[in-house]
Amino acid sequence: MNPETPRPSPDEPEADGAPVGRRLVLGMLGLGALGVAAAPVLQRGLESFLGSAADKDPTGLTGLLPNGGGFRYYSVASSVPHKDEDSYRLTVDGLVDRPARYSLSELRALPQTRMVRDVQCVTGWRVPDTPFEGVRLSRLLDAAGVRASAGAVRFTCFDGTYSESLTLSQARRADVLVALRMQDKDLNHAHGGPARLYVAPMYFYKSAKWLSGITLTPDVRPGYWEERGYDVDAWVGRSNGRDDDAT
Ligand SMILES: Nc1nc2c(c(=O)[nH]1)N[C@H]1C(S)=C(S)[C@@H](COP(=O)(O)O)O[C@H]1N2
Ligand SMILES: [Mo]
Repeated sequence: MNPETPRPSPDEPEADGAPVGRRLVLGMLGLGALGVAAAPVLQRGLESFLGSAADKDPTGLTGLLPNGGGFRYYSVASSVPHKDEDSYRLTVDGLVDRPARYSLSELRALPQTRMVRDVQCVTGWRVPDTPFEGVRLSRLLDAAGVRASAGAVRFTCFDGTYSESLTLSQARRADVLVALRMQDKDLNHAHGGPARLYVAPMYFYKSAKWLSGITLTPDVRPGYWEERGYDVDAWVGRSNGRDDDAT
């Protein structure tokens, strides 16, 4: 699948394995340049285009186009709804005493934690010194009252497809956030706004974008890419057969 590694790529899914032709890649480059020129107007259409193009792009080239600073755009869903102040909700449920449902303003009203760490994708790209800011996941877990029978957390997303998981002790770490801001700006849609998970010490696939559900479960239920071969315990430099420096 990914010519660079023998492992299945988590980031360049190819449903049918069809190669992307040079003509398609060049066409996408052209559209990328247009998108940069007319960014405010085309932003939304461009994002959904990239969502579908990224599915068919084994080179990762499309993902590089609109987002500066070394980030690539990833989505396993071809289109993702936009959620805002009115429509966004984050639920906390499963093995808890007090299930909860947070609006964005409720999340913003909680104490915010800011962390500056490197971002490391398991395919190799790294973005140094990236500020993330949001609510510690541990705070939401404490508020919900995690039952003794819970051993893990499952995360679901309003793209309708992606999922992630952490053990309960990983989820309680101080460097795991429900992030509302990245690079000192509100998280935009492409980066998983209005809220994404941010798991600082792990490969970036753990940081589920468009986060909508936090469910306490008895055991770890492997997430989207983990069902497709990636490590559940995704410590940077100590998993997935890689030796990157820790973030
Ligand atoms: N919902 C959702 N979250 C996701 C993904 C995805 O496809 N869907 N991709 C993951 C992977 S593999 C990476 S590297 C990062 C990419 O985040 P970015 O698009 O903000 O660069 O998001 C992670 N979270
Ligand atoms: Mo990734």
